This record gives sequence, structure tokens and C-alpha cells, in this order.
Amino acid sequence: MSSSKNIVQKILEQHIVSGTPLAGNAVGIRVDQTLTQDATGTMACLQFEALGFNRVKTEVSVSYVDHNTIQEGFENADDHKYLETVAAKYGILFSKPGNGICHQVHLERFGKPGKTLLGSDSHTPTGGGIGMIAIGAGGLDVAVAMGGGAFYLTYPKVIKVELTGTLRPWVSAKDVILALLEILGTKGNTNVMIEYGGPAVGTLSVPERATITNMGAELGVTTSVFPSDEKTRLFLKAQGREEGFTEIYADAGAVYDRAITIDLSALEPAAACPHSPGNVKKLSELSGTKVDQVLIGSCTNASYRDIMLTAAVLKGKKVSPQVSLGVACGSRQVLEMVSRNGALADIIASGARILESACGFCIGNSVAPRTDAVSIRTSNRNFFGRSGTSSADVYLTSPEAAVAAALSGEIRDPVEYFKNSEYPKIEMPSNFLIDDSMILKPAADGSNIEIFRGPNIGAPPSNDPCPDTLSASVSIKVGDKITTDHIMPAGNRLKYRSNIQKYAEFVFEREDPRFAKRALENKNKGIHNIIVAGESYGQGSSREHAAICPMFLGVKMVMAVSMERIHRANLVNFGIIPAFFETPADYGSLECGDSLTVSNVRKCIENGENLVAVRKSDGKTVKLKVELTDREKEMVLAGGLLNSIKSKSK
Ligand code: MIC
Ligand code: SF4
Repeated sequence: MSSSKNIVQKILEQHIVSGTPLAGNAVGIRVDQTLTQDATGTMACLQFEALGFNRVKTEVSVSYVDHNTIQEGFENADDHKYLETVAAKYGILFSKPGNGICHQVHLERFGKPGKTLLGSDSHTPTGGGIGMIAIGAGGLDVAVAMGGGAFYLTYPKVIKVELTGTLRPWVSAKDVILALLEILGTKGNTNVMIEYGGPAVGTLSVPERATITNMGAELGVTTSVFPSDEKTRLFLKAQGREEGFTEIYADAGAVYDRAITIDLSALEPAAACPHSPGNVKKLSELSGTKVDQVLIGSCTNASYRDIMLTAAVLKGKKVSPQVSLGVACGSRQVLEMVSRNGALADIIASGARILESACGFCIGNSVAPRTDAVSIRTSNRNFFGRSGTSSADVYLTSPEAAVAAALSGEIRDPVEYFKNSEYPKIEMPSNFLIDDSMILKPAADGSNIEIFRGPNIGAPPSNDPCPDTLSASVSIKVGDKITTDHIMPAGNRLKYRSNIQKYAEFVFEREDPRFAKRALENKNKGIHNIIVAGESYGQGSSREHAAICPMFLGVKMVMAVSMERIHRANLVNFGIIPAFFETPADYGSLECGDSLTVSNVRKCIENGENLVAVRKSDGKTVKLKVELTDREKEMVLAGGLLNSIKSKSK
């Protein structure tokens, strides 16, 4: 075996606490830092409490409030207060609403090369831009990590993405990740990490790298990482944190499972077209499409560089009368800097709406577009209905292309549209404006702190151990690439994240509005529910509600052709069996309403044998693979992680 190591190996091997670091093996790693956000964090903190920890054991844990900041009704504000008091009590830093989007603030204020970061949000890999192994997971996994427990993952294959050339004017980092999405697609990339390298890395600033690693989440890879180099040092220095710098490069001769080269000089501006981040087309092919709304922001493209570029291009011009332009800085640091240097005034003067430094439009809780609208966004997801308007078409682009659309009222290739204008050169500031006063420090001794619990907050629901026989009904059959947004809508349903009973009413709301009622009726009659799904089930968000709420409705198994990593882990954490068709064609023969019996479930799971489902109507058998590690078997059999921990401590 070669002694030369790639970056992934270097960082992971320093953090391994169990297992052998070979692709495909289950390994446990030590987690140095965690982040949670309010939409997933309340459940994570409730679970942290249920697990009985009395203080976080990580180097840094930060609780951000950035998702549910609309506060229509008392529920979100109550959750914020709950999170604030939990943070103070247990040793967590608390980033107040208004301080910015978790991933951007974390990159600016806490990210450290060579460290591991686990976050209850699928875009945690943003931290890969600063040379961390930063992984998204369900809230329960993050709760365990906050308490000092290991995080378990499949040791990844590593794809090297070699960047060569230089980006042309009006082509930017977003176009790099869109090009990779075009190559790799959004499915079939589980248990892979992407490592960037090559001569062009040095031409990209840390926030530009973070745009690329952020949207790596859409590939379905575990994470993406950049080297830590002189650009990283300068970024940390400008954030007043140079002492956190370590240089990290791959060794010469490091080995990879696959290599892809992207020549930045040859890239053309692109967009992810409705309704998948993998549906990438060149903007020149879409040119002329009328645009109604343009939104610049989100954890992908709202850095200082992105907002300054937006301002410089808009300066002295007016937004097309047909277009509603919204701009949201990714952090309060950026908002304050652009307001002090005058750039914000140029954006305001152009006719833009200034939105809060928060997730906002990206999670669909505000500024929903009109019926049948075309909306151009610099964010990372355009799943069906996520904008809040099911009939809207959402295209994901770079800020350059978004500004071209805002000014012209049409989708335009910015290279062509701005051909007579100079491309503004945005220099990285040598000193960012540092003011951490909206990050509250925890109490040194939290024992006297009383936790605030509003009426919307319930205890995490419990589950029964896995039954030996499933007498089940296929209560829904869904297609390929079903995202966790399809399973558990966010938007105006977000305020129920802490109220599982209520939130469960909306499971598969857009797929089949009668699903929740049907599933609950089955449960009450003692019939187990099974979800039948196609390829790449559970893409997208890490929201564990897409497992907890089905669990609450009595779902015992998901039979799928294939499944995405975070969602599979969440199902296991909540005692739902992730099962895979041994013969994928069996997917086609099952229908919603089929009654199935699955016998000897516990024994087969324990022994790692196939399960066999028998259809009552015609005796048809369907063989199902259930591939679980020993630790996962325990969880599934116990009815979830909380049960398995409790039964061990008895
Ligand atoms: C998302 O971008 O889909 C979210 C909203 O940030 C989610 C988390 C959530 O559903 O709360 C994610 O990416 O994990
Ligand atoms: Fe927030 Fe959107 Fe980023 Fe998710 S993808 S963390 S909703 S800004």
C-alpha cells in the first residue's frame, strides 16, 4: 500500500476511533466541532437531553438560529428561546437570529483546517472550503457527537477533482460545481468524498471554494474538501484567526479511486433547471426565458465577494420593472461590511428588496414566487414545490447570471450580456469586520440555568422494538429521487418541527395528501406501514423528521431501489428498516394498498439474511436485502438509537 496520503485520508485517519480505514468499512470518527440550526436543532437538543448528557464534550459546538426566523406565531420564537437556554446550560455557543446562516458564519468564525465538523444540516460540507472534513447528519447523530460520542460512517472512496485553467470573467465558482453536477449527477455517489486539487485551486478564495463544497451536498457525496494553503491562511488572518491555520496538501503520489479534471477556462455559465440541481444546462441554451423573480443569497452564494460583485454590477442601474429582486447577505458580518462601505446603498438604489441574513427564500418560508413564475436563485436546491409555489420554475445560477437576469428580465448568459462591461474585481478584504456580540457564550456552570420550553415543544416520540412479523400494507409508492422535502415539506410547515404529532400530518403532503391519515388508520388497526420507493430515496436535506414523522405514523420499513446516506442513517436511528430490492424489477410489481407479510424479521436482521415479503393476494414473493452493521442491527431491533442506548444502560 502506498504511504502517500490524500487529504481525506490524512484528516480521517487522525480522527478514527473504531474500524479500519478502508473504503466500504464502517468506521467511527471523533468529532471536533458540531453545528446545529434551529429547524433541526430543537429535536437534536431534545435528544441530547434525553440521552442524559450534562455538558458538550467537543472543542466547539455552535447552535445557530437561521431557518425559522419568520416567527409567524409564537412557535419559532419559543424554539429560539429553548435553544438559547439549552446552549447556555450545556456549553454551546448560541448564534442569535440575525447573525447569519450557519454554514457561512461557521466558515467565517469557527472553521479550522484539519478538524472534523458534524452538523445537523446537509450543507455542513461548506466547511470543506477551509480544509475541514465537514459532514451533514441527522440531529440524533449530532446530539451523540455533542456528548462526546463517535460518528459512524462508511469509509469513503475518494474522487480527485483536478482544477486547471482560470475562470473567465463572468464565470464563477457556482459554474464549477454545476459542471461537476453535470458529470456526476445527484444519485449514485453515496459513500464518496470529493477532494479538490490542481493548479487552479490557488485562484479560488476560501468563500469561492465553500460555494463548491456547499453544493457538493447535491451530488449526494459524504463531503468535499479543499487543500489548506496560503489562501486559507490569508482568509483566517483576515478573520483574526490565523492561529487556527495548518497547511494541508495531498502527498505526491497520493492514490484516488477516480480522477476528474475540470478546466476552468473552458467553463460556460450554467443553470440547474427545474426541478433538480442535477438538471444542468448552459445559460446560452436558455437565453430569452422571461424571468419574474431573482433571489441572491443562501449558504451557497452570499459571501462578501458575492454581495460586492452584485453591488458593483448593479451600481447606477435599475432592475427590470418586471422583476422582483431580493438580496440576502449570508452573514451579519457581510451585511455590516457592505452597509459601511456603501455597496448596500447601490443594491438598494437598483430597486432590490433587502432580505434578512437568514435562509428565508431558500427554505421556502418567505418571498414565494407567483403562480407559474420563473425564479432565478443563487441557492442550491430547486426541488419541486420547495420555493413555496408548486407551479413555479426555479433555476439555480451564479450571482453573475442572477444579476444579468435581474437587469434584463430574461435568462441571459452573463458572458454575452455583459460583454461590453468590465468584470468587477472583488478583492478579499485583508481584515473582515469582526463583531461576535451576537454569539452568546454559555455559562461556565450551567447547573442553575432553567430551560425554557414553550407549549409547542414535546418530548421526542418513542418507538416499539422491531416486530418479528410485519403484517403490513404498502401505504404509498413513490418514484425515483424522492427528496426529504417531498417526504417532509418545510416552508410554511416549518413551525411544527418541534411538534411531531402535528408535523406528521404533512408527511408526503405533496405526493399524496391522504397518506398521513391512511397510515395512522393502519397503525391504529395494528397494520404496519411500508413505503415503496425507487432510486435515490431521501435525497437532499438531513431533516430527521423525514424518519421521525413516518415512525410516528407507524412506518416500519422503506423498500427502495437505492437510498441516500443521511436519510438511510436517520431511518436506522429511528428504528425503520431500510430494505433494498434484490431484484429491482420487483419495485414495478408492487402497488399502493398491497398487503404484505414479512416473517422472521428479527432473526433475519440479526443474521444478515435476506427478508422475504409475501403478497397476500397472489403469494408473490419479494426478496429484500438489509445490509446493516452490528451497531445498526442493534438500533433497528431496539426500535431506534434512543431505545438501544436505554436498553444497554439498564
Ligand atoms: C435544506 O437546505 O434543505 C435545509 C433546510 O437546510 C435542511 C435542514 C432542514 O431541513 O432543517 C438541510 O439541508 O439539511
Ligand atoms: Fe439554509 Fe438554504 Fe443553506 Fe439549507 S440550503 S442551510 S435552507 S440557506
